[in-house]
Amino acid sequence: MSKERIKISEDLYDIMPSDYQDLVKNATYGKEDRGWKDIGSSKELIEQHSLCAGCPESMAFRYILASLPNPEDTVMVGSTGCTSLVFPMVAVHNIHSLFGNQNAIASGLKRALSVRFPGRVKDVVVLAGDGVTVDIGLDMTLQAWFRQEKFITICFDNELYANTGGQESGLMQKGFVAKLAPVGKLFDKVRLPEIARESGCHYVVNCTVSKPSLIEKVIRNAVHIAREIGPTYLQLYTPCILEIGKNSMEGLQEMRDSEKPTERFAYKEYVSEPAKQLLAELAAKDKEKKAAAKQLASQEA
Ligand SMILES: Cc1ncc(C[n+]2csc(CCOP(=O)(O)OP(=O)(O)O)c2C)c(N)n1
Ligand code: SF4
Ligand SMILES: [Mg+2]
Repeated sequence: MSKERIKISEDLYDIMPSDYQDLVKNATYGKEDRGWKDIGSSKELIEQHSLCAGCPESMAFRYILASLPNPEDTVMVGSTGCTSLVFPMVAVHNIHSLFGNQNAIASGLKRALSVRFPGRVKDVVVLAGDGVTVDIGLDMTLQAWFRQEKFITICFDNELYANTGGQESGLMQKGFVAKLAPVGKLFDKVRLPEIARESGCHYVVNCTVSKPSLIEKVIRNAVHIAREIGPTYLQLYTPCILEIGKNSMEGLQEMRDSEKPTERFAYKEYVSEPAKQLLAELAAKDKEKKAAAKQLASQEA
């Protein structure tokens, strides 16, 4: 991993936008232990966005982009919705897919990348809303899991179609009334994490994005497991503050309230047996590395 692929030719340096220069100088591409703590002290892979002020999707993007283990060799696949407003500002290769097709596009992409770059690690990350994941794209989502495609699916679950003004989604809560769903949802939230587990995902997490350290952990796990074993799925609550009538400062509290043990976003995790073994091996290697670094430091002191 390195910045080799984004470095600027000396002759062109002066005319490159300052944001790009900053990216080459101060972004954490290539840093082995990159994570959420780099936010604030390095150039982020997202600088601006056109989401509503205070939208938790923006926090989610920042934590995820700071935590991807291999951003310079990652391709993200998005689809239409509020998330798609953000992708043009993201400094990771990304593809916009036709509504609902994101997991089909990612399947072909992952396979093509393995053929085109044999021996090089290439991560594919789908990131899309609940409407596009569970309603219109459910077929493609499930078929990718059944085929054991080796990429990550992240759903930003805001429990409705936010970008088109608030229609009902399969992940909406029972009884919820939205601007363009005035009757109220008649049945319970579809249990997509359970469906993901039963459809062959090796790592499934359901949580909010209130804690950056947790998001860092689940992103790293999901990437490593998808790389080595098979599909992984993260369902992250990113409430649409606009549609639930909260102001820009209230998104974090909404997530904290919704992750209490009896609530629908209480932390839930499933890890398959092969994935558990992989995580144990990675943890052991990490421990060894830290011990070696500590020993070196004590010798130098
Ligand atoms: C084929 C197709 N059907 C419908 C739409 C209209 N459309 C655009 S965004 C959207 C809702 C997206 O909802 P969700 O996936 O939950 O994302 P959110 O906006 O909530 O983040 C819909 C239905 C479209 N762009 N293309
Ligand atoms: S409409 Fe909702 S989900 Fe979309 S940017 Fe605004 S607050 Fe976020
Ligand atoms: Mg949505």
